[in-house]
Amino acid sequence: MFGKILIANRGEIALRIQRACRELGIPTVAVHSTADSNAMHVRLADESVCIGPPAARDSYLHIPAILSAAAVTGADAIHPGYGFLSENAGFAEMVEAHGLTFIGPSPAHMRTMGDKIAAKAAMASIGVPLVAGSDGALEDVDAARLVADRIGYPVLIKAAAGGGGRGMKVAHSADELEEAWTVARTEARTAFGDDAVYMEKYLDRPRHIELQVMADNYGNVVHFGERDCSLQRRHQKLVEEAGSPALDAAGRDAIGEVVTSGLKKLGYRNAGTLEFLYQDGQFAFIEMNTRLQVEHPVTEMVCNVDLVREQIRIAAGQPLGYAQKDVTFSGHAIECRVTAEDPVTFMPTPGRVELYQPPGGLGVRVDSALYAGYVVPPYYDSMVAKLIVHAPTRDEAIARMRRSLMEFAIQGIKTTIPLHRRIMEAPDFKAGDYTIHWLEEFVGTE
Ligand code: MV4
Repeated sequence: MFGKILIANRGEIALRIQRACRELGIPTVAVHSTADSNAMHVRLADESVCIGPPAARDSYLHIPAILSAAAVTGADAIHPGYGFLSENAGFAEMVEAHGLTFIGPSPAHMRTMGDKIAAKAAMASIGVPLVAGSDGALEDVDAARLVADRIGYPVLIKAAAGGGGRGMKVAHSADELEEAWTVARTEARTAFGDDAVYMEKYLDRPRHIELQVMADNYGNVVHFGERDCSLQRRHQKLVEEAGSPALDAAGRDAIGEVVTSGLKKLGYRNAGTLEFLYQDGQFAFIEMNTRLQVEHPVTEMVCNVDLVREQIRIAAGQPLGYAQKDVTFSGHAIECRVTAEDPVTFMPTPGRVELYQPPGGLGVRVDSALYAGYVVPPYYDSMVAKLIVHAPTRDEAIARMRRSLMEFAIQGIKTTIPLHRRIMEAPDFKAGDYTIHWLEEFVGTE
């Protein structure tokens, strides 16, 4: 097992990783910018190193500073968390070149999945269902027209280097194709420095359902079921649940079997998430994330597993602690992402937290790095707390989330807690009747 782990992140996820390390008896090193000297992840770490000024590119994204911090503290492994360097294959390679262990997948798998065209080809090769579309990158607009005529309009042109919603253009009919082509290419080139694009049939009312997987270095692959992440606004998720209201155990087992047997063939290791669009009872793979995700706690609650602990054990060369038959699903979990934003306009609201009173009781978990007196800095992601509840049924989980949101008091800064209270009261949400478009209509701020 590792002697010391450096956590290359901040906020609640840095704390989450520290907690797993501490339970495994592994000392931790926190890194932080000058804006985070008083942050909870620094206070609770065994050691900390200041790695630069507030701007992320000069601190949490500054690879030489992070590698130096690992060297001077004698850390032998790095956990990247989510965001920042977590999906940077070059960083993972440099970590290994310095004789350290990157707690995550191999750099080669990270690189493949970072290229959406290569990721789809890999999934096609193992029988994972895809959205109908082009076979790889499109050469020119004539090639695009041929594919669109074959699969039928509306179509979506997507950047190979894209993801998270950037570099996508819809063409509803043949006369919109050339314009969509040109705009998508230009956006792809300016945003990612890579103008490779591909085409998919545009699905108009899908759910976003993702599957959590974990693999060790010995060919053992398991899945921990699905999360429904359809409740999003401008590609920012607000609420996630496990399982999906749209899926039953048979549906979960079926997609899980295809994915786990396929990833075994690909030699994938550590944590991963396959993102699907789900419409009319059909799964269609769109992207794979090669990191621990923000919403991993809902999976942990229904499977009674510590995913970060498993990531660390696997990276240290230990075998998976679970065969698929040991993975059980119990009850229902919901997560609300609380951000330091105005609940109506979504303008960021950094500032001093005057009062912090998190909820508690049976089946309630709060992953947060907030404390009374903390000043939320303006430089980073606005998420300040994840409120996760677990209960025997979905209805009971909603009731538990409602009462937890009533108890949750944060004063001094505005947060999205009032919006979450409204969502939990919405009849469509209670019925589980929503797609990726529902929340944007509900908040009416498109
Ligand atoms: C799509 C789609 C409809 N049809 N692909 C957006 C982000 C990126 N991960 C993929 N995205 C989409 N791809 C096809 N063929 C609709 C979206 C999409 C979306 C997907 C998941 C969650 C939220 C979304 C919001 C808008 C559009």
